[in-house]
Amino acid sequence: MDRYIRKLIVVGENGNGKSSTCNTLLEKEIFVGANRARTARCETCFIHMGSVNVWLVDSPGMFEPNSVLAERALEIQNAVTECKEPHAFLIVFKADAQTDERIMQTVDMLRLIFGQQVMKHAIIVITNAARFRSDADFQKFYQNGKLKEIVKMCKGRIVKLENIRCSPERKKDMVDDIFAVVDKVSRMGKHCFRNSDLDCHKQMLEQHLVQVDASKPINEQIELMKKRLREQLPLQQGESGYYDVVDGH
Ligand SMILES: Nc1nc2c(ncn2[C@@H]2O[C@H](COP(=O)(O)OP(=O)(O)O)[C@@H](O)[C@H]2O)c(=O)[nH]1
Ligand SMILES: [Mg+2]
Repeated sequence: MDRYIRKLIVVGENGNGKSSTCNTLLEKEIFVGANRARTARCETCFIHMGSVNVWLVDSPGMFEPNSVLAERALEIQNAVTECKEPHAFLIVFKADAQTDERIMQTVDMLRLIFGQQVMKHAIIVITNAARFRSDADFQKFYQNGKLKEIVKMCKGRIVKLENIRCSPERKKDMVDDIFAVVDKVSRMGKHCFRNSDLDCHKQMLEQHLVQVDASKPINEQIELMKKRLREQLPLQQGESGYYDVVDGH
């Protein structure tokens, strides 16, 4: 029988713990940490873990200061070229460090980069989980504000992870929880992300890159990209799919 593969793409803002999360999931220090040179490219790793293979892409931070959003967005989109038809997108947020505005910007950017289908495969990962005293404490944390809305969009797929301050046993439990959610969303590897309009998203980002000034505020850049995407997506998608989801929050 073929080995079962889990294909994962890790996304989020710089400093939220993306690379640490990748290392924790793979049980190896493979991805570069914050205190070493940070690459602005996707980094891919494929490893055998017991009876499963894991294919993981660590993507660059989404909001690089003083740059046009589309620059990083195009690089992040490469994740699905490096790892085609992934099973899940792990959206990494850091406990206590996230504003409602940044949470929405992150989700908006993901939909602009990959299309609304991304949310069907999204799992929210909250790092720095040592600050939660109990599961109830964690639940209280995400039943608030925009995070609550995003969790609803992800059909309740939210997990916590402590990459540093916890015992190996506790860490393993959290990793098992994450993989269980991955297997559920992928229906044991049978259901993966696809978007036949990805080229349209890419074209929109390329146009944005050459036409928009980096000094434009993030929210304005996002609104411009949404508008352009609506105009460019095939009629059906532009009118119903993307339009509804983006404006519906
Ligand atoms: N205490 C704690 N620190 C973390 C955790 N995850 C990451 N960090 C630290 O946060 C910083 C940024 O992490 P990194 O994985 O490089 O973030 P990235 O920029 O999203 O890839 C590093 O100093 C990590 O050691 C966590 O779960 N708990
Ligand atoms: Mg990193």
